[in-house]
Order: sequence, then structure tokens, then C-alpha cells
Amino acid sequence: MTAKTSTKTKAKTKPILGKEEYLRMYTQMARIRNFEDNANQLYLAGKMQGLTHMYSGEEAVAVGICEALKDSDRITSTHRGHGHCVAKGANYKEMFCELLGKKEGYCRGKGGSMHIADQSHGNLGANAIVGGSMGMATGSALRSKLLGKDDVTVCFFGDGATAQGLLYEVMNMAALWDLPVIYACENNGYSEYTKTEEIAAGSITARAEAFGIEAFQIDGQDVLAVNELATELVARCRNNEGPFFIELLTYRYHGHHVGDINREYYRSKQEEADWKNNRDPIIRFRGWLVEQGYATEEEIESMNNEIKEDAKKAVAYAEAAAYPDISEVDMHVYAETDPATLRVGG
Ligand SMILES: Cc1ncc(C[n+]2csc(CCOP(=O)(O)OP(=O)(O)O)c2C)c(N)n1
Ligand SMILES: [Mg+2]
Repeated sequence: MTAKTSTKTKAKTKPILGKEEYLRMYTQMARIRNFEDNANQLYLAGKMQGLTHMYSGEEAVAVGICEALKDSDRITSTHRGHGHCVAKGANYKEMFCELLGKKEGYCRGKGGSMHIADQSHGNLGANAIVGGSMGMATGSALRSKLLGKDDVTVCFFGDGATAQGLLYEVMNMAALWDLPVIYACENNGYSEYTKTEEIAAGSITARAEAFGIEAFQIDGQDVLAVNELATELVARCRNNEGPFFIELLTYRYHGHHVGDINREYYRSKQEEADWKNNRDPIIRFRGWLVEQGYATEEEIESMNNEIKEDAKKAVAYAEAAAYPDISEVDMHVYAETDPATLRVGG
């Protein structure tokens, strides 16, 4: 396989999907932004235990990719995982319940923000260990290959996670075994409070190319370009042409986590304003939808209001919902096994 890098930076102006798909992409991005605004409020109001990492600003990455997937395709996620979860089809109600530790949450309230998994939509879960999901994603792709299925796995991770050795072990295996996996590196310019160029030497896509994996760098604020590339690579994975690697250039609007309020010692307000005002993925796509005649400004406002209302109801539901019973404390911690069939070592 010959390695190649291609940089796509402009939104496609020619529509290739239908109105329904485009409006769904908009809705999904707006749902992520709304989820995060509410999660931030819950934290600030002292109603949520622990910290959470906001995905706002990066919506086009998760939505552009997940809209190219089916429920039977799988994803693995990160500590900044709410966006992937919503984009892969999760419901607000179970997500807010999980955030608040309630029994009706996706993990019965035991996972919280950094461990939401939604197997019903193929989301194998968020992961607080940076780079920790890379082995899971590659294993999921190996499983698909061994079973002769055509599902594809997307592994989301950040620029900081490229410093983890696991990435190089799994890319080697995936390339040798032609696995149907797409490594999606969300390069938001920072790993915690350090700029990417201070933690990652050289080119990020070249890391994948070293293994003969086709790698792409793309504007992660352009949902149409991301979706177009993802659709092509997913089809090629189903056709046994994987693995692939995409570096998506994006930006997180909030701090590293919700408690990271004073950020000027590592990035300027001017830089944040520039990304928000000039490159916002939702505003940009909204403009395109109106320009192409898919929706009027009024219709978009009414979609926004409906999403806000949905989120408000789900938050109220989650606040009033029950915590798990104390008897559940070790539920799902230990697996039911038959000692007679257990094999140790090998
Ligand atoms: C193995 C491991 N090392 C360190 C940390 C602490 N940590 C949490 S997030 C993070 C930065 C991750 O940066 P990046 O991968 O770029 O993701 P981003 O937060 O920018 O989305 C670090 C170092 C961790 N959770 N796990
Ligand atoms: Mg980062």
C-alpha cells in the first residue's frame, strides 16, 4: 500500500447528500453543543460530582465521522467523550442521568462523564486513560475481520495521545492484518495546558505513514469535508482496504476541563475568539444550509429551540431521578464465571 497525505480545507459547495441527512448533521452538532452547555451549568451549580471535559468547538469531527457509520459500526472514545456519544446516537436522558450518577444512566450511574458506554449504538465507551481505547478499537476491528463481518471501528483520540506507545503497537498490527479501523486523531492544538508542537515532534500523519497506513489531514471544523472523507474511508474499510488514519484540525472552546477557567497563561483570549468567531463548525454549516436553501433562518431557530427544550427536560428528569440502590455497589464489577472453565496462563 502506498502512503499518501491529502489536505482538504474547504467546505464542499456542491451537495452530495439529501436535505434529511444535512439537517440531521446540523441537529446532531447542535445537540452536542447543548449537551455541553447544560453539563457545564450542572458543574458550575455544584450539582455534578467530579470534573468533565467539554467537546464544544469540535462537533464537526464527531458528527462528520459518525454520520458515515451505522449502528453496527463501533467507536471508541476519550475523556472528552460526550460529543462522540451523542453523535453515535445516544439519548440525552440516559446521558444526563449518567452524568449525575443516577440509576437510569447508560452505566447505571457508575461511569459518570468519562466512562459513558452505549453498546446499543456501537459506542464501546469513553476512556479516562489517554490512548487507552486504541487497543480496544483495534481488537474490535480484529474481531470483525475474524468473524467475516463488514463493520468498521473508529478510534477517536487526541493529539496528546500520539505520545502513547500503544498507538504504534496497534497501528503495526492493523497494517499487517489489514484491519477495518480508522484512527481519528482530534488535533485541538493542546494536550492539557501544553501546545501540541511542544509535545509531538514532527508530523502526526507521518507516524501512520511509517506503517504504510494511508493518512489524511483535514479541516475538522468543516462537517461536510469530514463526512465526505469518512464516508469514502468507511466504504474502503468494508472493502478490506483498511486501516486508515485521519488528523482532524480542531479546537476546544472551554478549558481542558470545566475547572480550567483562567487559561491566559497557556493560550490567549484572542486565539479563542478567533476560532469561535471565524471557524465555528455550527455557524459555518448553518450558513451553508441557508445558502443552499435547505432551511430558513427561522426553521433553524425553531430546531435550536426544540433541542434546548429537549435538553432542559432531560436535565430536569435526571435531577429528579433515583440513585442506584446501595445493593448495586458491586454489580457489574465481577463477571459471573464458571471456575471449571477458567484457564489461567497459557
Ligand atoms: C495515561 C494517561 N496519562 C495522563 C493522563 C492525564 N491527562 C488527561 S487528559 C490529558 C491530555 C490529553 O490530550 P489530548 O490527547 O490532546 O486530548 P484533549 O484533552 O486535547 O482532547 C492528560 C495528559 C491520563 N488521563 N492518562
Ligand atoms: Mg488535544
